[in-house]
Amino acid sequence: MFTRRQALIGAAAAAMLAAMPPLGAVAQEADIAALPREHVTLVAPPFVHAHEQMATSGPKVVEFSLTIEEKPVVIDDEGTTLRAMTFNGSIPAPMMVVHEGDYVELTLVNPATNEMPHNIDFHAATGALGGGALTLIMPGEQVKLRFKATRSGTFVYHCAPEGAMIPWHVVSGMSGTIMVLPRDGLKDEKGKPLRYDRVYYVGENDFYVPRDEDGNFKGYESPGESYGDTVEVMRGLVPTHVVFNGAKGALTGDNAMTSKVGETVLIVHSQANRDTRPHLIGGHGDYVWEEGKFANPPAKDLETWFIRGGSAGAALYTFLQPGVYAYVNHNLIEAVELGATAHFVVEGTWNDDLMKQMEAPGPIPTN
Ligand SMILES: [Cu+2]
Repeated sequence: MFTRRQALIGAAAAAMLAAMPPLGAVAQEADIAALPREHVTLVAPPFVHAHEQMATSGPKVVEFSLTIEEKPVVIDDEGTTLRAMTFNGSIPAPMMVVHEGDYVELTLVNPATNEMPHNIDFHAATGALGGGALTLIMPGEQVKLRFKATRSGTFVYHCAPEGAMIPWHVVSGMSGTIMVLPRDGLKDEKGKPLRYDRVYYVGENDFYVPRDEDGNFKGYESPGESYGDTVEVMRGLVPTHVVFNGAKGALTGDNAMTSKVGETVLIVHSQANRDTRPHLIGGHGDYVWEEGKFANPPAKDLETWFIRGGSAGAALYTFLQPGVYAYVNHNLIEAVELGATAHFVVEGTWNDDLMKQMEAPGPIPTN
């Protein structure tokens, strides 16, 4: 049992401690201040900012900036317009790359022209709702968040303001990915280094666009105006659109991703809200981290891989033959009817040795 005197002393000591900066925090601030800093300008998906695959120096503080944009986005070839909410104007938000042990220092800006409060929850961070509790800002405010990337892998980040706002902001476009690479890069199941020549970031989104009495998709003047109708559609759990990079056709035709025969491509695929199953038609996943976490050995030679809703996965493939490869969500209804199809255009000459495996066997003798 505590006496009243012990309780008072305890309270006084606690008050003193509260008034003093924690010693550990002071030391840590000094340690962080001594680290080199790098400012990274983010680029719109499917592209990813330049980065080292194997770190050539020690940990640093990597500075990023995201500006939240609420804006109309056309999401199909019929002109259907989503009252989108975005980080930096793109759906998905840009991919960030750091190394394990680096500090991520994000400046999040909510311009006064926006209507809604927003924040950011990094699945790569630990505590404080992944940063969500520290970053909720009103239009006209900005905030800085810093965390140490202690686990390697591809991790989703998304807006998570509160309650019913959370799923709505996410399915309105507010999610992206951070890739935390092991300092010595990617490795196969035996620890042998793996490298990529290109990296592409494919963000998949499910959209829930309300229809009018005639069955046509409705348009709205602002996100707030679209909220009530959109939540009604969301509650049915049947998306009207399932797309890569914010719109049907965003990664096909002139916007197709490109590669060359012999190149190894890392494809990072995120879905912040719903399960999906990427498949490269005519290709494979040579090495796949379905859960995206590089401390686990990659699976090999996959035909289709599974990305859990609320996660990002990574697949490594070396293109062996030229041509156009469709990269789809292998729920084929979602791929063909709802929009979840991308293309890789692979240049180069046909590999004859491999062609022998693909040759038609010729007519079967009849006698
Ligand atoms: Cu938001």
